[in-house]
Amino acid sequence: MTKTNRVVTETPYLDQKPGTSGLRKPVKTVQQVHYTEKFIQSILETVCELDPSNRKLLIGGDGRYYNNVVIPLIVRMAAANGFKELIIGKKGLFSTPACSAYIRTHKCVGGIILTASHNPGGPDGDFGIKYNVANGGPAPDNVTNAIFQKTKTRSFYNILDPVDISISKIGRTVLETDQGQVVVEVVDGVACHEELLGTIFDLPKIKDYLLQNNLCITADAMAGVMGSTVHRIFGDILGVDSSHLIRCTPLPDFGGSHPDPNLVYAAELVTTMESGKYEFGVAFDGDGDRNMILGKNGFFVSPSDSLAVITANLDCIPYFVGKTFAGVGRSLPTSGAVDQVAKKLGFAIYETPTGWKYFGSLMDADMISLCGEESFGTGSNHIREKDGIWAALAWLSILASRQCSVEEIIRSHWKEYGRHFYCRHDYEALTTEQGAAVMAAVNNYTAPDCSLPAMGVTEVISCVNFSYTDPVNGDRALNQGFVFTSVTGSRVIFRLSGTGSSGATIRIYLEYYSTSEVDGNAQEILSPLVEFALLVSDIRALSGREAPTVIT
Ligand code: G16
Repeated sequence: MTKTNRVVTETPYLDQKPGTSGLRKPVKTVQQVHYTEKFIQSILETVCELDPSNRKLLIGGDGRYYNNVVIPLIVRMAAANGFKELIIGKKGLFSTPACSAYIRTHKCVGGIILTASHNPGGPDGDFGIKYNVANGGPAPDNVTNAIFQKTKTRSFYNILDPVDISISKIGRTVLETDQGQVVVEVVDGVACHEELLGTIFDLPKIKDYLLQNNLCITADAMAGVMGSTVHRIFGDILGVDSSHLIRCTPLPDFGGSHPDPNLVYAAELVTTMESGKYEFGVAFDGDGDRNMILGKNGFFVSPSDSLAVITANLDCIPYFVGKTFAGVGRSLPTSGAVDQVAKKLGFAIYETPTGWKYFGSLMDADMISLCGEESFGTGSNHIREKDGIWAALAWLSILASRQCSVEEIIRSHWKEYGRHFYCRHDYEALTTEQGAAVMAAVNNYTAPDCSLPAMGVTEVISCVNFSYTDPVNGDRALNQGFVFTSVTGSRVIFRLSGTGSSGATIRIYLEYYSTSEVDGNAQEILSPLVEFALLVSDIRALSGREAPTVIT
């Protein structure tokens, strides 16, 4: 019989406030004495308070460095805190969308997911711990706030004596503990998600389309957890030869890469696509919820356009056919491309703060069926997380139904709905003080008597600090970014990233809408907006940076 211990550690850590999606810290921070244990105890206590009746918990992760230490720790702590059933992915691997699917299908109380998403891994990289609630989505603000409150006074944690459990094989172990029996079940981390996707898409149709047209497609999992799913769906089901599946073996340090699927960090895929060999390419991030879609010759699909195109082509995806389509959600900085589609097709549209958690309550209330974010996230109400492979299959379904290229689909979309020229400039790894100074400079323009400079030749009509009231539960989210809007609807938005592990990252989002010059050069068209952003933020002087670190 294994015994429970109460470890008393009086001094709390005061820096355990979850960000946009969980707690993200450098590995070295979470390796501090009792650091991880204290955060986990705060999660477990909160979960027990929220739903004392359900003791089934999923433990997932993207396989990054230190997962192998924290997974057994969570098993011992969850058992010591009265959890009765613990579900773990084989080898600890469970992508974020697969966790969401499993939690929902198997009625778990929630899940602890060990991921820092697109942040680099390895001993010098980042670690992350996030909690997803029973609907399968990231914990909403009231839950993360409750967890944070507990961390501030945390003086003990409960843990079982070490137990001998192997997570490298699928199977069930029953632990005899002084809390009673605890079942630990190691499952295939892909199966449930794969099965669900099979009910959403017509996979044989996609396979036929590729075969009949002799088309080659490729995927880059950036050595993240989605690699296993890619092998199963692209490889086994769609028949894509494994030589076309890049970096599809999950590695604890992502092979030294920054597993963020954008034009900068997924440059290898961009180069591969530029060769013209492939009709379609997709990259995923470390935990498999983000996606970047590229067409032949490296034609880039901006995530905002991706959401709009999927919304305009619902009839190509069997899941949506014959169902009432509730509406669509997008985060504040995501371009208004989808708004044009919603307007034309008569769908409701919701603008939320950045963070998938804000879509959860809208989906639960059947107010939206589809949603997306500029940060390479797209998904539907099949789960409560964004889903990288879902987005890839949605695009392949559209290609298979419309029998034309990615570029043709995007260009015809722009012709029909107009084009939202869009770009994001990131100033990464600033100090906290530099980040605050830039935001304070921008904040000055929210004063009611402030005169606003023009965006090029266009008058700017407002600068607003965005706040949100959830239409379902009335929850408020304040200070979600500064939005400058011009008289023609162009927008320049400033936000502090909520996913960094230290310091500050400023994101500047630039958007210009046109129905007449849709084939124009984005860089040229957006340059007056860039000048405007530099002027109002004074970011060069305040950050000491001449240029952004990443432009996507
Ligand atoms: C997380 C959230 C996303 C959000 C993104 C924003 O993504 O899940 O909903 O859009 O953060 O990141 P930032 O605050 O840095 O702009 P992920 O993929 O990191 O979990």
